[in-house]
Parts: sequence; structure tokens; C-alpha cells
Amino acid sequence: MKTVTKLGAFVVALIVVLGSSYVVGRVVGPQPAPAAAAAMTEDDGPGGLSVSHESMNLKVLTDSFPAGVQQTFAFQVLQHDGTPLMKYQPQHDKLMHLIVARHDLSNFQHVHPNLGPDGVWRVPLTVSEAGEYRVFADYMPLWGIHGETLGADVSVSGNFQPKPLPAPSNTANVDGYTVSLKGKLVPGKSNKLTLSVAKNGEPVADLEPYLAAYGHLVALRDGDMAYLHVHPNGTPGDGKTKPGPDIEFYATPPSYGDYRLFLNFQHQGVVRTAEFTVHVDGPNPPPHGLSEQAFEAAKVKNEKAALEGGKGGMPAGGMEGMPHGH
Ligand SMILES: [Cu+2]
Repeated sequence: MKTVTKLGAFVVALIVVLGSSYVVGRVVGPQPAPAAAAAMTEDDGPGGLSVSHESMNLKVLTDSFPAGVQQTFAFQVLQHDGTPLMKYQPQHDKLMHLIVARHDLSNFQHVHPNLGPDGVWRVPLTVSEAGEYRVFADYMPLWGIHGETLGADVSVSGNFQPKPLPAPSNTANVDGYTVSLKGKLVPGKSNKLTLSVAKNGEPVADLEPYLAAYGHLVALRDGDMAYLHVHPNGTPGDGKTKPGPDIEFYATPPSYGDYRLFLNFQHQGVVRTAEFTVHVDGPNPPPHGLSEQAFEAAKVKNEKAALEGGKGGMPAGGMEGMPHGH
């Protein structure tokens, strides 16, 4: 072992001294090709956690935000060269959906800004209570292959009173409407959620289309405000989607934990928001697209190797004859 090490050191010294690629080639041999990247399904994960993604950057232009005062909220989606993105594909009838919510998942708003010729999105906005907020810009570039949700934090000044997350519940009440939630959310899986709308105990079967759907559902994760993409099942006028009382969605939570769900629905000309806290049970799907079995086997193997290799983290079996520790 010692002899080999000394010889190795000598070879390295020789290469350094001679500095010849010919010698390097002869002594070290050809460099092995880089190992092929492990095949894995790369998931972009939940949106809303970053101000920047795929060379686009969310820039908030409104820098003073007092609570309770209506003002113009302005922002841009900037491209890598600093110019604003001008071309968008509509999603649910709108080029831009702006979600505003406080970090404690209260004070939710869903509004639709207008794009000016200067590349600035503007919308009148009143935030009633002070605190730390996140704004989510949900859009799709005209050339986009998927929608994008960038998130930026905004401070609203005033007297801040944080609120605890309401307890999980399958029913929500808003303005005389009761919305009940059926279905189970499972980490990493697309599962169906059914929300049923009733008014004064009677099922509502004449919901009105709002943004090309009978309902819009946004889900935010408690703790970091991860923004879930939730897809409605069916569109008004497709011949099979009924105008209530049931509204169906498919949602994929990225992890277990608590989420706040916000349902927008329109009835008799008014858009309302029903809010739910939902607890999602684990476990999460294994990383890197591994099967449960492969993940469990890798954990057992890695733990064994770490224990046998000591604190240095040497691979087990790879250092025969080497004293462990010191
Ligand atoms: Cu919207």
C-alpha cells in the first residue's frame, strides 16, 4: 500500500516536472469518458418558490405598499437580456394571473393585470392587512412549453397581526354558501378533488363560467408557500361538464404537510372565494424517480457503507487494509 502510494506521488511529480502531454498520456493513460448521467425524470417541482426560472425574472416595481390603500401594483417579467417579456399565451382566458397572499396564508387575492406597451403589468390592488406577502405571477410565454409561476415577496406596511393557520376542515362557508371538499391528496400523485357548492343547504346547479371554468383552485403549502398547479376536470360547454354543484380538479401536492386551498367560483354574477386547510399525509415519492424498493435498498446500502466507513465516509470494502479512524 505504502509503496504504491509513493510510486503514485512520484508519477505525479514526474508529470508536473515534465509537463508533457505525451508523458501524461503514456503514464496516466487516456482519461475515462464521463459517466453517463443517471436516467431520471427531472421534475421542476412546485412553482412560486423562486423569482427566477428558465431565464425569466419577476421584478416588482411597486416599492411602497401601505395596508388598506388602493394603488397600482406594477411588475415585469424580465428576460435574460433585461428586456420585458411581451408575448404570452392565454391560460384560462387571461395572459397573466396574479395571486397575492400573506405568508400566513391569509388575505388571498386572485387578480388579472393588464400588460402595457412598456412591458409593465399593472393592476389596481388593495391589501387590507399589513404583513409579509408573496405575489405569484402565473403565465405562459407565447413560445412556452408549460406554464410558469414566479414568486416574489412584498412587504405591506402597517400594524401586523399574524394569524394561525385554521384547522383542517372539509367544509368552508362564504356569504351563505357552503362548499364541501371530497377526495384525498397524495404526495406526488395526481388525485381527484371534488368541491360541491350549496346555498342555504340547496345544491347550486347553475354556477357561471369564470375564466373558462366553473371554478379555479389554487393551493399553497404552509411554511414556504409552494404554489400548486391544479387542473380543472372539464370545461363549460364541452357537453359533459355540469354547472355544479360539483366542481372537479386534479391536484398533485409535492409533499406531505398542510396546505391552504382557495376556490374561486362565480354565482349570480359574483365571484367568491372558499378557503380550506387540508392536511396531506406522507410519505413523499422517492427521489430521482426511484421505485420504493430501489429507494429502500439504496438507503440500507448507504447506511451500511457509512457505518463501516467511519466518520470519513469511506466506501465500505473499497479501502482494504486501511486502518479506520486515526
Ligand atoms: Cu386568474
